[in-house]
Amino acid sequence: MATANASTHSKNARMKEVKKKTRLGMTFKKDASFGEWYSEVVVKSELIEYYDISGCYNLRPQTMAIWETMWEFFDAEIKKMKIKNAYFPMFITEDVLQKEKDHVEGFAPEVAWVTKSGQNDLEVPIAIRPTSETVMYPYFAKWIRCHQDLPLKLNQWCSVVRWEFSHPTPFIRCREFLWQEGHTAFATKEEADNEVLEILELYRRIYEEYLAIPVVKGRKSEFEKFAGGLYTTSVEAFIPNTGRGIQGATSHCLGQNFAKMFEIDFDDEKGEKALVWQNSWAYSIRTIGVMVMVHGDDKGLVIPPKVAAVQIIIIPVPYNDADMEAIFAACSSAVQTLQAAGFRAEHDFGKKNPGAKYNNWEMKGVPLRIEIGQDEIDGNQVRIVRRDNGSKVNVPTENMVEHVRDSLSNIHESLFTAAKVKRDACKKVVYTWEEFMTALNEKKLILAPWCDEEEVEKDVRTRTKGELGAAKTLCTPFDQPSLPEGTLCFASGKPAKMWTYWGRSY
Ligand code: 87F
Repeated sequence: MATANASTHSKNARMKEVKKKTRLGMTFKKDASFGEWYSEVVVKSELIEYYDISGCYNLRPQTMAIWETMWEFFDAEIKKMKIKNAYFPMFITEDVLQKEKDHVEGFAPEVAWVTKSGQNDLEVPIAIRPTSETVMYPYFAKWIRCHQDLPLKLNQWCSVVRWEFSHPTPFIRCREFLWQEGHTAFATKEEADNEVLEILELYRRIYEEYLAIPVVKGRKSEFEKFAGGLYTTSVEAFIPNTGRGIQGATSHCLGQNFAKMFEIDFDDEKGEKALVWQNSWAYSIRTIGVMVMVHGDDKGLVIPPKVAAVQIIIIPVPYNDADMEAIFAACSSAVQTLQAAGFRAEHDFGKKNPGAKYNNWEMKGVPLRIEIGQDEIDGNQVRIVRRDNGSKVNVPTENMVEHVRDSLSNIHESLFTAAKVKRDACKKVVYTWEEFMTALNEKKLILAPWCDEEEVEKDVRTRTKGELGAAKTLCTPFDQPSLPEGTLCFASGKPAKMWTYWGRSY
């Protein structure tokens, strides 16, 4: 009892502390204490609120607006590819979940189970989907009979539950997270191969064109691929502050493994039975965590313009003798003009002083701020301030829309370039084990010639195990530098087959 009281007490104290803190600006510095900075920025920018179950977070409107923008883009693109949305139940019976043993085995500890309704034990426990292969594929088997039923291309937007035990991090490692999962079946491997890359390109575009984050497209090693599939491709991002790679999204060719297991076959054009070729692919809310980590700064969040819920915040600047009515009217009119031009603009007529408002909107990451005071009214102009670099310019009101358009696209480019420059500064090409270890200790994104042997990868893991976690392969980039004859594997000394990215990862 005493313990319970003590823990309730300390929890209340902590909540109070959190409340007190959230009223103020950022207290942690990104470069000095990255982990604390991240935890602070996601809360203070109103992306999330911590929930009382570890690893679960309330996603606030700021988050959902970003998610919805990516959703709209991706959903429209897959519809062009004739992929249709469907929705399957979140509950799975044990025997269905066990059907594809190989694929579930390693993941089993993460599966969450429902065992009761009210006070009564369920007759059989029911799993909550960690992913939906086993939910969907029995119906693929039912719906696919002959070649006319192919391709079958479905996607679902949902959340999945994986009861992780390693340290939870908002967006990056959550016990319940939002994602889309695509599941498709084809008559031929060639069609499946093509789709894998088409989807991967959409993932690249989400990162680069929406989130302004450079990614590397490539193939996962045999050890890192989805065990249930034939091969896995991914887009990989990098977080310079922690020196860790992070898998941004994956697109798998499943081959015919699941087709065999679930008996997904069809009569081909010659009337012979054939197994389908399948793919699956997903990106999740993790995208937003990568965005926070890559672009955020000591003032808070920096949201790339394309995904920002509010792209321009307009703030009245009152002072003695100012014609406040005219200032408010000019702010409202600017909002209207910008909205009419297709921008997401809002004004802040709240009671705080302008300085406090500036800090608050900077913390929330809004790309542009427009200030309107007496000087602006008198000069028929507005003052435009960029979130990413703090630059300020006065612009004639009649040029506002054009300037805003240019600035927003410029901010996107600057964010992308800055992120790329930072990432590239962390890249290190190595040829030997010594160079590799030095680069790893310097938290580099390592590109090394490799023999592509699973045993060697496992050996690298063992040899690099430590507090910060072992080095892993991130991907083998599709874009391969030339590999001169006779180049040796950095780890085994055998002939190298390719260049592969290595590093610690999330
Ligand atoms: C956790 C518990 C049970 C990952 C799991 O990547 C099963 C799994 O199969 C599991 N964690 N995975 C791999 C998911 C593979 C695949 N699923 C469809 C994707 C894309 C979307």
